[in-house]
Amino acid sequence: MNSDRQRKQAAEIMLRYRTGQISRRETLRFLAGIGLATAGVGAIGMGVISTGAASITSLPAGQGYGGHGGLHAALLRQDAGTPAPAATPPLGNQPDGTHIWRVRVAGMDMENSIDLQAFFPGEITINAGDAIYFEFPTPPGFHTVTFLSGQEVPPLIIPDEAAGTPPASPPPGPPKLIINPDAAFPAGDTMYDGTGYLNSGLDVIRLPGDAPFMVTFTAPGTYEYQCIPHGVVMKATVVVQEAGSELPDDQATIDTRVEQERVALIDEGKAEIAEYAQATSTSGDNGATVWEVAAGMGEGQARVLQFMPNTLEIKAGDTVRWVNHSKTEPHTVTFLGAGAEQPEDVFIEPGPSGPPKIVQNPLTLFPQGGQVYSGQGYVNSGFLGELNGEPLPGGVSYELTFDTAGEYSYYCILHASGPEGPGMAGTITVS
Ligand SMILES: [Cu+2]
Repeated sequence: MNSDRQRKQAAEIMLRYRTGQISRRETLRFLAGIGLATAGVGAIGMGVISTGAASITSLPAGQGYGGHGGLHAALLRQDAGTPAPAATPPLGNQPDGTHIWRVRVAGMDMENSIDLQAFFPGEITINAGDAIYFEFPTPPGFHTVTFLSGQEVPPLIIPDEAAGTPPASPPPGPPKLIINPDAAFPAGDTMYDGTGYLNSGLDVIRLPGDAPFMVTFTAPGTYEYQCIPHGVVMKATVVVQEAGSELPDDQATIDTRVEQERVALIDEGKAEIAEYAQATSTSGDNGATVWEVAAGMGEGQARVLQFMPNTLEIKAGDTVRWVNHSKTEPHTVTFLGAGAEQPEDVFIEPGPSGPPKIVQNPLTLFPQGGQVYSGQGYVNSGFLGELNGEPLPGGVSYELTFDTAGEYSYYCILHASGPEGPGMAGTITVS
């Protein structure tokens, strides 16, 4: 199909979706009709529904991005609808004597906004010839099931080579960044013998009607696997015995253990919430106060996606410092003041051939706005956190001074629908 025509059609469909003329379901069907279903469900599921290219703007000096990967762009978009869960394959004994097992991929404790970044169970023992059904969460997160077989983890965000070198002057912009298709889309054979690159692709771009993601293990061995966006903590093991060996656990025993593992992680998250429930404060210049608020908590597999505390009353002239206490899980602190529009974090750009591009918006990745907030304009910390021990574009903490009385809502672009939530949002009241 002519790609220009395809792009125009996609833009038209998305416009009709955004203006409420067609439903999400119809949108998916129309997009599927022009070969863009995968982009469509990602776009809708993640709350990003543009088919336009990212606008590249000039950024403060020293905020360059090296292009190494691992950035996470998860969005919780509870109001965007929930895809129908995929049918569960028949678990347990199969007629041919093999087994189908279930491993659960991550999951959210909605009550406390604790993201459980683990595979459940963390280790499973099966026999050669058996298959594992990897059950993704509903609604989807931003996870993959990836067997690297000793290869390097592919970077999650990469420069778009097709975009060419940005013009050197004036002004120099960052390279156009995209979600690496090697990470985003399925790759490899689902018969796994311990070699090669096998990737489920991101759960958020799976279609509601997609077949369940299953891997059949053909050779005995001990195999590590991981989630690409959350690989610092989200790793697990499959032990494959010779065919016909005695199995240590059945699925029911495993499910009981899984429940214990989940409860333990939720308790870990609750302890983090209790620890950071109160803002701390120190004296700043001229009698002003510097307040400290947690922007995410939990360095292990329990990641609290909240600002703590999420409401704070301060005086004009005070400064708030947000610190990411869950450094390998990026967050933003973002104010949409008067005149600001809510930015999309990523854009879907249909490609001339092959899968569409998922383009990272530099306005969300990099800091924007000044150090003082008066209720005006777009003010963004950029991604706060660390990657491979190096700070993300926003650093690990972010400070903003408030000079004007008012009530200001803010949010994390990656984990909330907007400043009023739902998701990771907060309010600063200045008197
Ligand atoms: Cu966040």
